Amino acid sequence: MTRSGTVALLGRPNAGKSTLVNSLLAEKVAIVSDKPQTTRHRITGVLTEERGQAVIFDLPGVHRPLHRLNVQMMHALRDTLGEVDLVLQLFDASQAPGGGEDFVVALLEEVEAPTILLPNKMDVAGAPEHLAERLEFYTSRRSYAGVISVSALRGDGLGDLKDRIFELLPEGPPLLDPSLVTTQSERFLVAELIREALLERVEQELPFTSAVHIRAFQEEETSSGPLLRIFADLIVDRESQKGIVVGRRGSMIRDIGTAARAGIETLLGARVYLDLRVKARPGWREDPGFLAELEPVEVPWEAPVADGEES
Ligand SMILES: Nc1nc2c(ncn2[C@@H]2O[C@H](COP(=O)(O)OP(=O)(O)OP(=O)(O)O)[C@@H](O)[C@H]2O)c(=O)[nH]1
Ligand SMILES: [Mg+2]
Repeated sequence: MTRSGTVALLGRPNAGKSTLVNSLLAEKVAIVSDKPQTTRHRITGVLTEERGQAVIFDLPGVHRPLHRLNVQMMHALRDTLGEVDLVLQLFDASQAPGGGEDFVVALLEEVEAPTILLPNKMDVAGAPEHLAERLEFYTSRRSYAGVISVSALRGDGLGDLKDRIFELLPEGPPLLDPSLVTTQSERFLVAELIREALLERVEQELPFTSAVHIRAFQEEETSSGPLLRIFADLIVDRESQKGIVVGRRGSMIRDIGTAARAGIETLLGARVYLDLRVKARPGWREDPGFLAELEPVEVPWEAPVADGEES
């Protein structure tokens, strides 16, 4: 009998949720950065093994929403927490306990699914008393179905974690085609990889005030294999921010383009032509129409073909 179900990743921004989903799948399905609020949408990763299938939702970090964008991020998080079979709650064990833990606890109060507590970044874990204090803070407020110390970056503890996940998921057949690793469209993945290259290179408010909008995405067969032509806008909130993203004589936007193109070519195994422009769109984080355009369109969930049904 196999097990299957849905799993949500919960934690403060920067706790390492996206790093964890990538490590669990041994594939890059979510972008990662050292800036908080990197993940803005629910990202689906599919972990299929002999013993079953876990559909893992990487989620935005828990924060106080100040813009419509962030309100939507928190909605995605709440909705998902309400529907999953299991929650993995991460915190950064290298940091002293800080503000924001209360938000996480408040969210968990509404959650009935079993929850595993994961102190993450154990490779750089801080003072042991900080870890003990954090553990005590959480375990005195909720009963956990396990506490497993991990390093999402190095992969430490992930074997134990997978064992526990498959013990806790309900019995059942796979929910999705086992050959899938993610349900994200290539177009969305590409926008995210460009945003990752941008996040790596900007500071201060720009990570929060920028976005990537794909204008056109064309696939072509050429004599030397498939070619992807991608036209994308790097969106900033103010005219005055454009110069930062363009850089001296265009050096910044060139670097972003080079890094993003390499990432896209590796991930999709196609040659890429990438045309990047910088555009100011004041107030984009409050604009429902534009936010809808940035939403990922997921490849439709398709139940796998049961044994014997294949022709
Ligand atoms: N040393 C160390 N760094 C880690 C570990 N896991 C994640 N990181 C780093 O922590 C930073 C944040 O990682 P993310 O995976 O983007 O964090 P997140 O929880 O998805 O963040 P949001 O999407 O903003 O909510 C990145 O710089 C990661 O490389 C770990 O186990 N050890
Ligand atoms: Mg993330």
